[in-house]
This record gives sequence, C-alpha cells and structure tokens, in this order.
Amino acid sequence: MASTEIARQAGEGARAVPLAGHVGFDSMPDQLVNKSVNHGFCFNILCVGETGLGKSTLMDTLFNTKFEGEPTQHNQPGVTLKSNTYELQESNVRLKLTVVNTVGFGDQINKEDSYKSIVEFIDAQFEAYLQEELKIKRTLHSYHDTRIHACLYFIAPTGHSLKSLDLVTMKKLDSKVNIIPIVAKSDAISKSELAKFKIKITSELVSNGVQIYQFPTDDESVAEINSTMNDAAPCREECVQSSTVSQLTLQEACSVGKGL
Ligand SMILES: Nc1nc2c(ncn2[C@@H]2O[C@H](COP(=O)(O)OP(=O)(O)OP(=O)(O)O)[C@@H](O)[C@H]2O)c(=O)[nH]1
Ligand SMILES: [Mg+2]
Repeated sequence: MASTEIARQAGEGARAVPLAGHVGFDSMPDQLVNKSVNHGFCFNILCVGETGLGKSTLMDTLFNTKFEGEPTQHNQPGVTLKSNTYELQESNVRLKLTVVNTVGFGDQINKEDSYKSIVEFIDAQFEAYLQEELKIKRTLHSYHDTRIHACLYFIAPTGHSLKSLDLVTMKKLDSKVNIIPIVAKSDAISKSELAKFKIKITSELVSNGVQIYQFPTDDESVAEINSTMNDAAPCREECVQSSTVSQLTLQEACSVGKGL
C-alpha cells in the first residue's frame, strides 16, 4: 500500500513513514545472506595423519594462506593435538577457521592408544558445547563452537593396504565426526597403483564397517556433483568437502593445487 493511501486512511495530520526500500517476503533470502555474512562463518577441521604426510601443506593450499607451524619431530612420546584458530577473509566473507593437527601420530612403537587423545579431544568439544547449551543464560550466538565439522584422514601412499592404526582410529572416530579419507602424497605412486590402492582401501573400509562421510545426494541441485564426489572417495589427494562449508567454496577448494 502506498504511503499516501495510508495517510488518507489514518486521517489528516497522521505521520506517514516513507519506506526505506522494497518490502516483501521475496527479500527474505537476501536478509538471510546479509545476516550470515555479517555474522561470519565458523569452520573447524581436524587433520589426522602420520607425521610428515602433508597435513600443513594441504591446509595452506586449501585456504591459500601460510599458516604458522613447524614440522614435528618423529620422537614424540605420545599423540597430542594442536589447535590453532585463524580469522580469514575472502572479499567480504569472514571465516573463523580452526585447524586441529595431530602431533606425533603413528610415531610410537606401541600405537595402541594413539586414537585416544583424538577421541578425548572431540568429546571435550562436545562437552564444552553441551555445557554452554545447558546454561540458563545461553550466549550461543557469540559462543565459539569448537566442535569438529570435518576430519581429514591422511592415508600413507603405501600402495598396499590400510594400516591397523588407520582402521582402528577411523573406526573409533566415525561415529563422532565426518571422516574424509585422503590418500596423501598420491604423486608418490603411479596412477594404476593408485587406482588399485583406492579400491583396496574402499573394500577394507566397507569390510570393517567404517563409515566415511557421504556427500548428500537428496538435494537435486547438488546431487550430481555430490555423487561424483562420493564415487571419488577416498580422495586422491586434496579433495575436501563437508556438510557445513558452502558447496561452492568447497568445490573451489577441491580444485586447488592437486585436484581430484
Ligand atoms: N610429493 C609430495 N610431497 C608433499 C606433498 N604434500 C606435502 N609434501 C611435502 O612433505 C613434507 C611434509 O609436509 P608437511 O605439510 O609439513 O607435513 P605435515 O603432515 O604437516 O607434517 P607434521 O606437521 O610434521 O606432522 C614437505 O616437505 C612437503 O613439501 C604432496 O602432495 N606430495
Ligand atoms: Mg604440519
């Protein structure tokens, strides 16, 4: 209804407030986008893999940034987790990125407990979020959610089969995080070996009942690309996707550097 019409109905001398812009429910998507962009995005990645498999290199490539961090020595007494949070910005989109790396994974002679510190870390983040949710006065909008969105699991390019450590760790983690297995340094083996290796890994994961992340195919607009991604798993190298980061950003990320 035009403002003059409103003034006429409201009577003489009524104040008519002119509209600042278009009003209608067709502006709702824009409102949601503006709200999300203003608030910024939060994404937490857990990189699990043996020392020197290229975890830091992949993160640097994916986010086109040089993150701090020194290479780890192979003489760590146990597995620890190192978490770093960065504020990134690409055009007007802000991303609060938390990268959690395993330190000393696979370096011990007795690897029986290697998965424990990772499981404990993931559980601690769930617990922290639960405690925030349980508060009478919750501040979830400003709370830094540190729960892991995606776990990139780096598999050594042996060309043979999965190590017991990999199977045990993935099995322990699969009910807690979205696992995206990645064959690290896949340029170290030939294409035919790589194809066989991927088949072998897939069959081992299936026979051991390890659930890896499946890209959703119920949304028609992304069903085709996502089923291609599902078929490509475990990713040859740096193909990363998660349920939380936007499809587009991730598809771009996947094509960075080494690609599918
Ligand atoms: N051939 C090959 N080398 C790689 C690849 N990615 C990383 N590297 C090399 O592997 C070495 C170790 O890479 P990093 O990214 O530091 O590995 P990391 O897993 O972060 O190592 P830590 O943090 O010490 O556990 C570096 O010299 C990299 O240049 C790859 O895809 N192929
Ligand atoms: Mg590193």
